[in-house]
Amino acid sequence: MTVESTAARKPRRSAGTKRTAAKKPPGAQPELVQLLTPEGKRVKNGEYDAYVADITPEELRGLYRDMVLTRRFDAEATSLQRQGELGLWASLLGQEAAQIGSGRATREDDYVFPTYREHGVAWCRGVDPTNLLGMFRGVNNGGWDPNSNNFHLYTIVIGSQTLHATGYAMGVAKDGADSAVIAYFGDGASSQGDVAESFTFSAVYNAPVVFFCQNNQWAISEPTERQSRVPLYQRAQGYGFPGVRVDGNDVLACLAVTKWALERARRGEGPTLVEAYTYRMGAHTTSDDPTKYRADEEREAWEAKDPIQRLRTYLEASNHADEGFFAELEAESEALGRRVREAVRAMPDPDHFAIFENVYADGHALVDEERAQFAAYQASFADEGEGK
Ligand SMILES: Cc1ncc(C[n+]2csc(CCOP(=O)(O)OP(=O)(O)O)c2C)c(N)n1
Ligand SMILES: [Mg+2]
Repeated sequence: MTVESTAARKPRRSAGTKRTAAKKPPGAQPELVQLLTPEGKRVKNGEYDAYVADITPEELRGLYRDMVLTRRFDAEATSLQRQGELGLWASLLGQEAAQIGSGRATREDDYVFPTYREHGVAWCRGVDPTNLLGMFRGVNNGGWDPNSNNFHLYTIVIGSQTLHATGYAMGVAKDGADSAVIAYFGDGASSQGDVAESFTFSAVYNAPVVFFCQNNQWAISEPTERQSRVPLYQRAQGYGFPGVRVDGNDVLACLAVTKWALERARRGEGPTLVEAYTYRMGAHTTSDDPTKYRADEEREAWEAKDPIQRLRTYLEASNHADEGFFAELEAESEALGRRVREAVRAMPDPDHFAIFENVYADGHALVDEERAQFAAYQASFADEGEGK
């Protein structure tokens, strides 16, 4: 590709200013639940303060630690992909607060249905980060045992996990359990039929499920204004359940709002839609180049709202963390980076035929045929002299 052709495609968004303005949803800016401003100031909120009222300085440091370690892990994974150790990586950079806040709101017996980007939630659920890397390295056929941590497998088929979550939640209700289910999905996924069906089913069956939409403003190269004429959280109203927009870069607000929504589900009050308003700071995946479709200024504006920095400012200003804490965490981050790097490099390659196993409990003629085709394909590379 020539430099000219790249440049010609670059201003797609700014050139469309007029079009974007015409598509802006009507009415004033929607309300955003925020407990911690981008400047790190704690602000009161009559409705949601109660859900974090008893949070201790230690727990606040814990949230900070979770976000820092998740970001460090994510950076290591991106580097590992660049060095050819992973096939692909989907970075969560910028979305740490949305994931850690909501992930820490879940109870051990709750069940989580993630997309492919929920590394921070996986961390909160206790899934070993090397399992996530094994999946993106293509060596562990899907990842982990979902029932060990009540954390379902990563789902790439956009929006489909909301249906799985709804069905699971209906089962939870039938069992008479008081646990809840949370389904993660993106702004792009909100346009999928599966998500609409999930909203309908969960509403009419009063299923104990929280729909946690991370609106990171982009679905690969599609901006959110191409997904909806109204703010995403307002869609819930049409289905008959509440929707709330929360500052997705405010870990305290995400924790409080998700706790509230999960408690509603436990009490039998049905589904809730939480729209965590955030930003994907990196590329969609390591295969994507966002400079082709979005302006640098947009990213810079979101940098000022960084989820980690705002909690750090708050911790320092309120004397809840000292220099020793930050230094220790820095060392812990480096150790985590080293640990996952070494673990990835030590992962053995799977047997090439293992992928055909466990597709069906009793085997299948079509899988047998595919296995035979693959064997023939592999044999086609054999040296003539081999085996003599
Ligand atoms: C059913 C389906 N359609 C299309 C795709 C290709 N695809 C992968 S990610 C993606 C965009 C998803 O955007 P969003 O829901 O906003 O989540 P994000 O990646 O921003 O976290 C698309 C269209 C897919 N994986 N599955
Ligand atoms: Mg998105």
